[in-house]
Amino acid sequence: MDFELMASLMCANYGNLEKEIRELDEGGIDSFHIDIMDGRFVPNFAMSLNDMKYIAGATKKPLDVHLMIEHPNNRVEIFLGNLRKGDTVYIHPEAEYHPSTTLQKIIDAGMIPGIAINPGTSIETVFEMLRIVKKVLIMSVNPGNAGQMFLPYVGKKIHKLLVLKEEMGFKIYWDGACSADKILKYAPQGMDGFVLGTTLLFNKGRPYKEIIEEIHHYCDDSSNSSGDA
Ligand code: S6P
Ligand code: MG
Repeated sequence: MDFELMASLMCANYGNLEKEIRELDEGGIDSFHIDIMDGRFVPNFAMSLNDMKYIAGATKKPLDVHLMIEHPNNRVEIFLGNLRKGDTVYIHPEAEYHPSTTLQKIIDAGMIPGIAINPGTSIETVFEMLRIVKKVLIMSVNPGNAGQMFLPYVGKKIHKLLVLKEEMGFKIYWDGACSADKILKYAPQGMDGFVLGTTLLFNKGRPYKEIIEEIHHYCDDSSNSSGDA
């Protein structure tokens, strides 16, 4: 089964970030998810520009930058100037007066444009932006912290987005409280990737490679057995 796995680096051990990145890289992670916060749009400060710059120099794999900041249009160039073409930048439409202007800056810089949709934001309010973006990050927890509970009402929105994805051609990614059962359920339905944090990847006392391979085997086995049935 084809899907991407991203490591949420705000959950990593900052006592040895170089080793964390190397082990994730060698362990088969597809990209590195970077949660940038401003303490205003979300009630937390997690990662910031210097973390992102360091990570961009420590891996050749793509970066997946999730901007949880107010009015990203005022600041987005600072981030774009330190990324590589083909990296992804997500903004929150709720945080911007004119989100399509900000998305255009991301496109013009050669990055992949995305929007992140909060649990309480309906698809209808971001519908026009679905024509512009290449990726949609579905928040299944309120943004700001790792280690939260999945909000079950987000499930209905995912089904609507999976239908729109076919018509409009964007990709869909899951962010928040991602567990193996969520991957097993949503990857076969067309979810393109999953951000892994404390729920499934970090602080488990097991090598990242083992966990990442296990997720893929688990999904492949289940798709083979459902194919036989
Ligand atoms: C939340 C952030 C996420 C978290 C991720 C952590 O504001 O956007 O990317 O880092 O959800 O995963 P978990 O499994 O601890 O919820
Ligand atoms: Mg995130």
